[in-house]
This record gives sequence, C-alpha cells and structure tokens, in this order.
Amino acid sequence: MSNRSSKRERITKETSVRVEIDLDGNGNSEINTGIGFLDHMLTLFSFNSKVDLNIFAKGDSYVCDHHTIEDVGITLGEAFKESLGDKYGINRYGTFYVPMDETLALVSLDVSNRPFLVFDCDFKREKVGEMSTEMVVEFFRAFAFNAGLTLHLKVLYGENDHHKIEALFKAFGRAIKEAVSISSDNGIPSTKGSL
Ligand SMILES: [Mn+2]
Repeated sequence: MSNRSSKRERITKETSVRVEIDLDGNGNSEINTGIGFLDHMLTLFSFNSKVDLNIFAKGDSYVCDHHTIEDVGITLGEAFKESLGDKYGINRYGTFYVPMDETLALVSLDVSNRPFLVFDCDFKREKVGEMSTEMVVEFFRAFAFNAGLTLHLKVLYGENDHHKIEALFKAFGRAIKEAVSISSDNGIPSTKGSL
C-alpha cells in the first residue's frame, strides 16, 4: 500500500462495511457488497480511477438495498478523504465525459472539502439487477459528503439505464484519477493555502 491509503470499518445495527483504498494503485479490486450491480459499478470505478479497492459489506438486504448502498458510499467517502491526507500536490479538479453506446455522461468534480452534489439524470427502470435506480444518487451523495467533494453528474442523453449508470461510474473514476493526480507544480492547490 502507498502513503495515500486508508482502511475504514463502519458497523451499525443495519450494516457492516469494510473498505481498503489505495489512491496510487493499479485499478485492482475485490468487491463484495451482496449487491451484484453495485459490485460491477465499483469494479469499473476502481479500474478507471486506478484506485485499488477492497470492499466487503454485509447489510440488511431483507429490508432492501438502501442501507447497504448508502453505508458503502459513506465508508468509501471517509476512506477516500483520509487517504488524501493534506492533499499536497493534487490537481484538485477532474472532468470527464464517457460515452457508452447511445449514452453520454459527464462528471465534473472538485476535491474542495466543500461537499455539494448536483445530480441531473433520469432513469426509467425501478431497478438494474438488485440495485434500485433511486439509490444511484444516494450513493454519490454519501460519497461526496463524506469525502468532501463538490460533485456534478449529468447524463446528457441515453436510453438504457444500465448504460447510463455505468457511464456515470466510469466518468467518475476517470475524473477522480485526474483530480488526485500529483504534479510537482501544484503545491496546495488553493490561493487560501489549504483545502
Ligand atoms: Mn455493464
């Protein structure tokens, strides 16, 4: 594991979640949340961001998928924030468009420590696999607010909900990769002197 890594565990009466993250990884992941489509999305996020991820979650799926997905977002966001440390040298901003067949998605973000979410996407289906489409925004909100991201996501157009969600997670991965990349010119990337 590199310096920019973290391990977090979060246990409540509803879920238990373990996350290991390494920002300077190779995009390797081992993900088991009990929700297959979420595992697929987090695998794509890891591959596209080059962030190594191990995530294990066990939740009250007899209730529904809500608690597990939200708590994975919270724990992953906390681990991401911790792994960034003082953010010295990072690019800070990341913006990426990803097409997937008929769909085009845009993600633009700022590792600002000013949590904000703009989510402009509509889905037609109630679920993709075992994941409720209404939980996509909840996942990104949980991540953004616990990681300290200003995060904007938009599907510009598209038909297929699997493609829309997948394009968002891939674009999110690419934008994160850009934002956390370190350059020797950057220093602390704010005129305030801290982020
Ligand atoms: Mn897919």
